[in-house]
Amino acid sequence: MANAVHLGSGKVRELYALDVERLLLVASDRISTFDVVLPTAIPDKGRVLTGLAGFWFARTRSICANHLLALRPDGRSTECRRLEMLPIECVVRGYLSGSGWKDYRKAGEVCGHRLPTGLRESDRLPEPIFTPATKAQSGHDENITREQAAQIVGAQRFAEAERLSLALYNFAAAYALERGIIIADTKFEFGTDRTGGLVLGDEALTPDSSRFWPADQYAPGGLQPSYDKQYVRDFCEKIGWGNTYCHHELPAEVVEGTRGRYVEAFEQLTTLRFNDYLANPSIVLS
Ligand code: PZK
Repeated sequence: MANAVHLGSGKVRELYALDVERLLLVASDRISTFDVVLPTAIPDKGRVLTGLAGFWFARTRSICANHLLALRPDGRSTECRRLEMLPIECVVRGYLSGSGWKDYRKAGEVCGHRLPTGLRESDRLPEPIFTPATKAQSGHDENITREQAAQIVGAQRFAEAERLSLALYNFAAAYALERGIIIADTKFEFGTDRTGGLVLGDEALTPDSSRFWPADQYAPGGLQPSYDKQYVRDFCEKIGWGNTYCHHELPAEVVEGTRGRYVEAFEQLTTLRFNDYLANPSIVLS
């Protein structure tokens, strides 16, 4: 990457400029729980996420244009179109969890969506809802109402982002459920290209940008196990860190178990062998 200029770091990813029109998104093997990056990497995690995102980009083209140009042979780097990113997070929730559950308990609504009374934590919603959030520079994103989001990006843009987000979620959630994975909620980031069209960017429909739950263990009425991070959470809980800052090396069996879950998610959703992806990442695109 001799010619790439580093633009920024996320918790587990790096962003580079290749030229004026193209960026390189590189997914590391770092893992975070409860917003803290752990000191131990999960081998191939960045490749699983990159491959899955590429898979979804290829399969959602007819719903929405996206920024993907190519996957690099390393399997963890995505060449993408440089966009003007919208300053809101486009979240869709099909189930009541996380900040959605919190807001519902406090006010009976989420981002201005009035919901039926009597819902339990992790319940499936009558229909998926669009719950935009601000992009906090540091710390936590904050849920905003649809009206606030429309003020930030404009009514027209807002309506388009909402429609596309719901269509993408509906497609992916139905597809994943057939393969044993509940996508409880997900976050999309859109940008605009030079022609002004909305384009899906970032990394979409991965376990890092969504809540994945194993469908065979779904039991509303409380927290659901995480498809990918449950071994890590159980370990942090066991050593007394609960659900806060856990800066402890992960034991080999937790690392291996977690890697297995990521690979399993990849193989279930793509119906490809992960080893075949490693040999030729572009197989997820056809
Ligand atoms: C863009 N981020 C998030 C920050 C990361 C990722 N196609 C695009 N065009 C312009 N900007 C972005 C994208 C994308 N995707 C994404 N910030 C800007 C981010 C830090 C590290 F890996």
